[in-house]
Amino acid sequence: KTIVIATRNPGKAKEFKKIFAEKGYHVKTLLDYPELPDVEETGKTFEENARLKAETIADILKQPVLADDSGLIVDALDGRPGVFSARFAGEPTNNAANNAKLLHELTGVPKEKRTATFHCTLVFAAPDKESLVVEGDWSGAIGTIPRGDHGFGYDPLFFVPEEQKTAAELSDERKNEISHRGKAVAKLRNQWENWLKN
Ligand code: ITT
Ligand code: NA
Repeated sequence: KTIVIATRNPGKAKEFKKIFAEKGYHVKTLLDYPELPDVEETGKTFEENARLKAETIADILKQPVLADDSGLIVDALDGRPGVFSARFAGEPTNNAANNAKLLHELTGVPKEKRTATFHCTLVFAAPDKESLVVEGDWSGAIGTIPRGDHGFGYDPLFFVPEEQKTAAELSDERKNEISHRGKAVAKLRNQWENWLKN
């Protein structure tokens, strides 16, 4: 059993590999298909961008494809960087520069106003089918110094109150249990066997 995920983000690829390996699936990503195009994310919403990625690659490969569009919604920044999370500090994605920009924009913002949400929309597309869409959210707060070296992206700055740790201080297993992506995948699994049959 193989599942193709339309991502070139190595952090996402690692998380999906672990999540689906536990269910007996082998994951392939666009890192395994260097010849496939980068899909331009022209959408205004997570769902539009996830659809663009999943449906474009499903059309090319003629098989079911999953895509993830995700990002960090910071309340004190009116929801930015949101769908622009990967390219907050410019393109190509530079995680260190993104984190530095986030800290800079939150300079002087007190702890209680640093609340933020990680969002993940997953779209599962297959040729000649209506796509399946699920979402997950994870609430936390933006710290003032990066902590931890697990995970990827904004994880070292994303403080999870229930754990009293940043996302980058959680084990990979724990992050997958409680993250925006983990929650979205749990919803997907409830629906996709049925969806694949219809
Ligand atoms: P693909 O489109 O190839 O999947 P991408 O990195 O461009 O890769 P997105 O457009 O969905 O993906 O951008 C998501 C960004 O949001 C990602 O680059 C991170 O900066 C951030 N992000 C999403 N999920 C995250 C997580 O679990 N931990 C930390 N940062 C995350
Ligand atoms: Na992207």
